[in-house]
Amino acid sequence: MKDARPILGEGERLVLVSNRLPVILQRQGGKLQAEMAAGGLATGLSRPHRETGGWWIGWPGRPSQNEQLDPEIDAALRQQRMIGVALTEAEHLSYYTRISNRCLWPLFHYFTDQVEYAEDDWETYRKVNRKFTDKVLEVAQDGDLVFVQDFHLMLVPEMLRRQRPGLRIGFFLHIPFPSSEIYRVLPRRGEVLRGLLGADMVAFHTLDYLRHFRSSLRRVLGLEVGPRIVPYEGREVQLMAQPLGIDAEEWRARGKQPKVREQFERLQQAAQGRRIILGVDRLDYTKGIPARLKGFAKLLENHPELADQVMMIQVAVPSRVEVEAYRHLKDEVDRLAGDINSRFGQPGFEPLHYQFRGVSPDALSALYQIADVALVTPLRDGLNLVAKEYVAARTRDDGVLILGEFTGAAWELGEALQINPFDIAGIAETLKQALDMSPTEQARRMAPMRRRVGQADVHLWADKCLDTIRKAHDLKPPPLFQGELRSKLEQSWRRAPRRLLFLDYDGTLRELTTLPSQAVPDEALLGLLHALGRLPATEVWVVSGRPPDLLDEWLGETPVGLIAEHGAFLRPAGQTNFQPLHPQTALDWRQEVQEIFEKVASRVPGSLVEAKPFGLAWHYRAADPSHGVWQARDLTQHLEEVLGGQPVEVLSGNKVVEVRPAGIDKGSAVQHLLERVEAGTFVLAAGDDKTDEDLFRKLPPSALALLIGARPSAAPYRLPDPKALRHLLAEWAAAPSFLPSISVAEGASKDEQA
Ligand code: ADQ
Repeated sequence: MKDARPILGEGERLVLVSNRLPVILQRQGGKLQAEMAAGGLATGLSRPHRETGGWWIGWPGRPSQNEQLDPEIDAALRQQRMIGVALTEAEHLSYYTRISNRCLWPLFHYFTDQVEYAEDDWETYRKVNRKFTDKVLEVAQDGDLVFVQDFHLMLVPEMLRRQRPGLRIGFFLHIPFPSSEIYRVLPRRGEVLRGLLGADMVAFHTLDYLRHFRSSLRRVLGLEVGPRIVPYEGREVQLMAQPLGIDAEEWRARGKQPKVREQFERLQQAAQGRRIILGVDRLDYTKGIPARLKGFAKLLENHPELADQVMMIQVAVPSRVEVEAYRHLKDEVDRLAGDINSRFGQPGFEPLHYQFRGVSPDALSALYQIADVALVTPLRDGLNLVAKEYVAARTRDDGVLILGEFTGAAWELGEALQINPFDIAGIAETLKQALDMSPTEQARRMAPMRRRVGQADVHLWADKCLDTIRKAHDLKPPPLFQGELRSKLEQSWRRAPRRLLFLDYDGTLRELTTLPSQAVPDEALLGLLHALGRLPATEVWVVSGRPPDLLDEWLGETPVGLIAEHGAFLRPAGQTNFQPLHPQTALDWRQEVQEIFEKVASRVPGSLVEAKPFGLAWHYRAADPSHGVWQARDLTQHLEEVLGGQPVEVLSGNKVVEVRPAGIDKGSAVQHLLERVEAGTFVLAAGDDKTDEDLFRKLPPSALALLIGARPSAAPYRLPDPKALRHLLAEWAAAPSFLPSISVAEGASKDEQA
């Protein structure tokens, strides 16, 4: 039973934030009451909201005279554990009507010609987002889960994070996230992305939107982004695609109620045996209603014999009537509906029943059940719940769903007849195909969709989102290596009979430099490596991605072992030759990759190609940041296509794209060194980037692994930068040992020891 699923842990509270509270305010017996509105999001989230003693924050639907909410409204809402945000009429006009509905809505739906933008309105959008944030801060405590909904509130996550970093914050976008080519049109594009990245989780209906979001992060903010994770300000923001579901159980149950059956029968009589095509929408220009009506007209034109065999019912609930574009749309739809009925109607019968109004859920259920075909053809739609409701409301595996390919729902409902909603002739043809479809074929398509919609319901969506927010927040950088623990481990270090050190070079022992060739070790660093390498019973390895020649040139004189090219070559301390650890590696791909890299390098000033004995790397630290990141993304994608199936890995590192033979990594390189380690050996490893994680994962549990920097890591502790690591190593090298010791680090500079 679904309701038994635990949603949050003990003591966790859910604070929901949405533009509009899911509530109807009405007077009963002289007293104002707030009644919870059912449906959609409210259904999925009301249980965790109620059960965790949480709060729902939003606009109650009535403008306020001033900054304060009417006390009567406030009290009625609080009874439902809701908190109203007071918005004046002017604020609502700027924030909601202008920015949300006339700028963000059309832009995110690819209607760039409808976009209006004024800086003053944006100021108000910001101010209203601040008001919502302040209301959250009044009730939310550290550890609470705050879940922010939709495009009206895209700045809230960052505002919350700044003021209360301990909150777990999630954000869900209900509309499409457009291609970065479209998104970049938004004047405040950077502010919005940063606003969203304040969250621990940013979620979308589909993987397409997630991909678009990632490319905007790269293009606009120059961030390096993994497939599901964005490292940002020392945190990791989790990205997720999880389409909203419906309360399928409720739709199924509603269909069986006697009052719904009655409506169904009334509709059946009215249809007089005609087949029914159904359209249900908010009257919005994104929903493609005019093209759909034209498609229906085309069907009747192509097949006049159908004029008295089919009828279309289109219900369109009025929406955003204050926006001019919506008024024009209404005129257009009215005119088209009139045309169709005058062209194809007969006395006493109109083929198109168009109703400009909302209908009750019961009436909708009857309509869904009677419709032989549901025609859902938005030009662009974040998801589209109507398609899912149609599938869930049916009691048998019959009926045909025609679904526009630019809806998010098309991603999940692959068995629908998918159409291009701009192709009027295509709509007509597909309608004919639907009307002619055999019952077997209908069932073949409908049954799996019904199962899927039933399983991936709104409760599953809520669980997945809340679970991801909680887990994402726990992905924190490890704590700093300091205090008592550090003193205790220093003692262990001193007492240890043997010590084994694995130290990465760039970004770990040495700060990153603009050009890779600039990262030459200075005297202080060489002195430190000498001091460590000369300690008794101490084996030091520098484990680097650099090629053998370079390591030899820079560190060849120090008494440390060298591991080059992420583990392709190894040279123990005191020896002069590197041994290849993978001599059989195939390198046939190199020529092609070299050519690709050189082409990119010639396009991106400041970037360069590094040829290592095994791998090839393209570095772009010195290039224009956004151009570099953009080219890197294209390059990675291109390489993955070109090299598919070859035994190589494409790595995108810190301002570098690298191709190297597969199976070679720092972890496997140190494995055999770890295998012969004696009990009681103090193992210490330090590294800063993704390639060091391979090494961290191979260490024994007793080892001390240090991440240099701040991001989640397999290392249990971190130090902020290379300087802090050098300082620690110098201190420990100098620590009086129980073993015969040599004095320290002549080279470690004074400020490092201070
Ligand atoms: P909407 O654009 O409102 O939602 P949609 O997903 O179709 O679009 O949801 C509409 C809801 O309103 C449905 O539950 C439907 O039953 C109801 N409805 C529509 N017409 C009606 C009518 N005439 N009478 C009564 N009820 C009617 C936004 C995004 C969508 C996304 C949802 C949820 O634009 O892409 O699917 O949020 O995330």
